[in-house]
Amino acid sequence: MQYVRSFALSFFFLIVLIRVQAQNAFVANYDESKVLPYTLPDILTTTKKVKVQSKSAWETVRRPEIIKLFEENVYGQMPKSYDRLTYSIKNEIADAMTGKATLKEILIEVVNNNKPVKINLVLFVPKNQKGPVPVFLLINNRGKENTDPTRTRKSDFWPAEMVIDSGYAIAAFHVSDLAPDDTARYVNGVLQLYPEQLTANDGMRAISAWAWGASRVLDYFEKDADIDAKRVALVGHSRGGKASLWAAAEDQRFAMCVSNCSGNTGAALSRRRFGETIRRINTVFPHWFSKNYKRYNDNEESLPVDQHMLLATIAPRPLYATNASKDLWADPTGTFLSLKNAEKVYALYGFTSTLSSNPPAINQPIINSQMGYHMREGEHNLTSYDWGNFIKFANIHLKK
Ligand code: GTR
Repeated sequence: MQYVRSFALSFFFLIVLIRVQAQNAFVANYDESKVLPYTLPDILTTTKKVKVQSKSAWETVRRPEIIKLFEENVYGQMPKSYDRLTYSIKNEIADAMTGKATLKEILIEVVNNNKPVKINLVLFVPKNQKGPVPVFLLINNRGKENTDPTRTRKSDFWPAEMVIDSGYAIAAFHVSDLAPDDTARYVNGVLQLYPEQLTANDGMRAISAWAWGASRVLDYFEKDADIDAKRVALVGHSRGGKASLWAAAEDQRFAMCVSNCSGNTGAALSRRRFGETIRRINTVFPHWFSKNYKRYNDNEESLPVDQHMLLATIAPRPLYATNASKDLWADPTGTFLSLKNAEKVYALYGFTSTLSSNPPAINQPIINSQMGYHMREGEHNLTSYDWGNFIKFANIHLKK
């Protein structure tokens, strides 16, 4: 009997092991010829099958419908109300960066349901500019040393001096203030303010929490006389780039959006299943998207949206996406196609796209277009080359 029991137990564990390994044994497709034919949902046809032909039909019917579809099926809800937002300046240095900028370290506290979330914002404001200045805000998903307020450590990930020299303020907050990037600890942050989200199938998870945080920083900017809150360019890299897109979609106060190497469930089309896929992202990062999103594992064709529709909700605001030549995981071609498929919504606003029909060559940025793009030579990263192009893009589209 004992013998039979231990045999049954071993058999059970073997089955569990095989299933776990099958899940982990993900092999990404990097072969363009193996991308199966797919049909994207039409951006300009409503769920009631009505053709959208005007800006007003887009804004009143189709755009809200698409935002709702993303909330329900992908990122989860984005709670808009809270009880209180206060802030305090923890540190202010008038002659930071060898005198060319003012540094402010601000603690933003948001309370809801008697629970607080504290966002630590680092902000440099250029001193040679008159009046409220436009600002680049980074959602920092890497180490905090990348946004060192003392500038002892400098990082290409957030080249603050270069941005200041170009006449913009630069700011950053860290994702861990909103939701630690961890399958268990992500609940310790914004989700405590909205506990009902945890049980809802369309409840918010980490990506929505980070995007929510970006909007709270924007609430703060509206109170800071140094900053022109109508000219905030939101920047995110990779998982942060998924959040920057979602924040700009949900909050139309963001004047410009940059999504750097954001890949799957960022700027790249999901239906191509090139590089990272929905199943893979939901398996390795189950705390990023809503429970409902798991329904689309290996089932992309039944999603009522694809990522070109997310990009389109950012219209008519300037939007810049990037890829890196060695970062096939993030599907550069799928990202470019996503932009191309969003063109018709920008066209409703009178913007004729100057995106080429095929992805541009490496290090050939497309800047003079309401939707910009470049493919940097190199690895998955955010570098000063990327930032240099964000600045050029903002010089055209954001500066007065
Ligand atoms: C990867 C993940 C990507 C991307 C990246 C990053 O592991 O698969 O979706 O977000 O991390 O954030 O650098």
